Amino acid sequence: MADTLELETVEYVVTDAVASIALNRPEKYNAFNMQVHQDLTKALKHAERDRSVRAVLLTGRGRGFCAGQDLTEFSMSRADPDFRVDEHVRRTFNRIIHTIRGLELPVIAAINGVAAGAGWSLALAADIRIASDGASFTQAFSKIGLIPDTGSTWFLPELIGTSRTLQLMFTGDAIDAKTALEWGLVNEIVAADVLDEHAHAYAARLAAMPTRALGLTKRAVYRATTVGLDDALEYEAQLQQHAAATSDHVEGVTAFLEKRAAEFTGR
Ligand code: LHQ
Repeated sequence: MADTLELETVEYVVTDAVASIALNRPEKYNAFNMQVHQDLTKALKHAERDRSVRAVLLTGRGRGFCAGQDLTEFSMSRADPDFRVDEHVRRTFNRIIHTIRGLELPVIAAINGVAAGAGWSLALAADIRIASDGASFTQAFSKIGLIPDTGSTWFLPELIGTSRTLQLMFTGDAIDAKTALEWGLVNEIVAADVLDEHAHAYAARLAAMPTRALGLTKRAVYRATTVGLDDALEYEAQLQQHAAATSDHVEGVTAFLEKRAAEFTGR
């Protein structure tokens, strides 16, 4: 499959088994217009189908990570009497969130700048978040009379509890990268000038690991947040059956017993 894709608003390139997907509408802080929705969906689906891709890195070009819905385009869409917000959300934002969470690959967000509204939700859908020291985060929705969507009402309480979630959602106040780290909203902070390199190296490290086992781990962990212990235990047993059937598992055990570094292939 192609290692690059020609898309209008999203860069897509595969190196070291990492699909790097960068939102590229810097003049609008990478806000989601319909073109971004289409391009990001295409990029994610391409990564999902490409068996050589073993991790996904999501970032933004310019000063913003993503400013959420493009409000200029949204205002124009509202002029159409047949336009329905719920259908728009289902067809665009929700589809992207489902795709990211359904990807049985580690997804790392490198948050290079402001993440606002659905742009923050997008970062929250990733499995690992690495922020630049200049990143900031705002729920933004209340400031335009909307409720948080694109998964924020589910992601945020999960990570920081209901009280801080509602604080952020009611006020729309921005928090900086340091606060995000203290609250557990990002995994680490790095200097802005090394973010790309650091996040890519992190993604490449995960891409060299037993891909199937990591994918099944992701599935089990997210599912466990919605079920009881008995159910989680049973599901782990079922998925372990699949993980144990991979050649990466055989290689991992063999390498351990032979006291050498394992060479995983993702199979
Ligand atoms: C933008 C945007 C933007 C267009 C910056 N649109 N141009 C779901 C379903 C249905 C409906 C609606 O939405 C949703 C989900 C959502 O995401 S709702 C939330 C939508 N997002 C926002 O409300 C955030 C709006 N933006 C901001 O609050 C600020 O721009 C942030 C905090 C992101 C950045 O602030 P500053 O650093 O002060 O930058 P700026 O405001 O000067 O923005 C830079 C440029 O980007 C500027 O363009 P210009 O041509 O004047 O230089 C902005 O107009 C443009 N921009 N966000 N969402």
